[in-house]
Amino acid sequence: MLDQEKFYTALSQGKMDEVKRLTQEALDQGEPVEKVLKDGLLSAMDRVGVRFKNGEVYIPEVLIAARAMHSGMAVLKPILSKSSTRQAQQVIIGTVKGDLHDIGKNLVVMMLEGGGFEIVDLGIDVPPNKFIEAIKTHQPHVVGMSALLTTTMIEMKNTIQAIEWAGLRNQVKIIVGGAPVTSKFAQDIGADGYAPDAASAVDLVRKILAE
Ligand code: B12
Repeated sequence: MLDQEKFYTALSQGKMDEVKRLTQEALDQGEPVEKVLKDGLLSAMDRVGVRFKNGEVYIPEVLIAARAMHSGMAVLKPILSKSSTRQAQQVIIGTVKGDLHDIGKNLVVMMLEGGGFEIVDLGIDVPPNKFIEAIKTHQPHVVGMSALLTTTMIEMKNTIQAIEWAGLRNQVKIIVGGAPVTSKFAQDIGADGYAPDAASAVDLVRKILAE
């Protein structure tokens, strides 16, 4: 039997070896890989995400939990990539042109990975044409943009426009975030969604993909 509490305790305390061991143990006991992922790792990470959203834990705790989750994912990855049942939905994300801040974006990446999405991280200082190339190459369901400077927020608008001009706007949902970004700004520039933090970003992606 997969013990969800044990997964949560180990993951929330950032115990990488313990998470790895629990993951391997569950597989050895014959639990299906999807179940170990969903009920073991992802549900534990979800709980950490909820506590973060409620202000009960802070960024460092989320980062160590995410790192522990990665160590469990590493055990599952070779098996998952062989299994045809799981078609992860893909998200491309980057910090916009001129902006070098990536702590928040990286947190969003980790939480989305924890939420079961496949992420292509384009990094920082990403110009519109790089987003466009990545959309063509990876055919993602969602494109996320991060900006931390009031002076680079405008690049989100420019990127959306460039995606439109490239004829790709209908293929992707676009979400935006970062400290100076608001829901109103997101609406004004024609984005499909905005989230104020990494845990809400996971809810947002799930919501817009279900629409
Ligand atoms: C760390 C930091 C830096 C680091 C960045 C290191 C790194 N690898 O990221 C360094 C030192 C490089 C830096 C540089 C600069 N910085 Co700076 N920096 C910060 C600081 C202190 C923290 C930002 C941070 O990481 N926050 C923590 C993360 C977790 O929060 P977050 O980014 O908001 O992300 C969360 C949400 O916004 C959301 N989110 C984020 N992205 C996305 C994306 C999507 C799609 C979604 C849905 C959600 C989402 O989820 C995240 C997690 O919950 C802030 C001040 C502050 N307290 O915010 C200033 C701050 C952002 N910086 C500022 C400035 C001015 C600069 C510089 C211009 C300074 C200078 N004169 O050189 C340069 C600019 C460099 C550049 N071109 O980008 C100003 C911006 C002012 C403004 N209004 O524009 C701030 C606000 C400081 C200030 N009060 O003046 N900075």
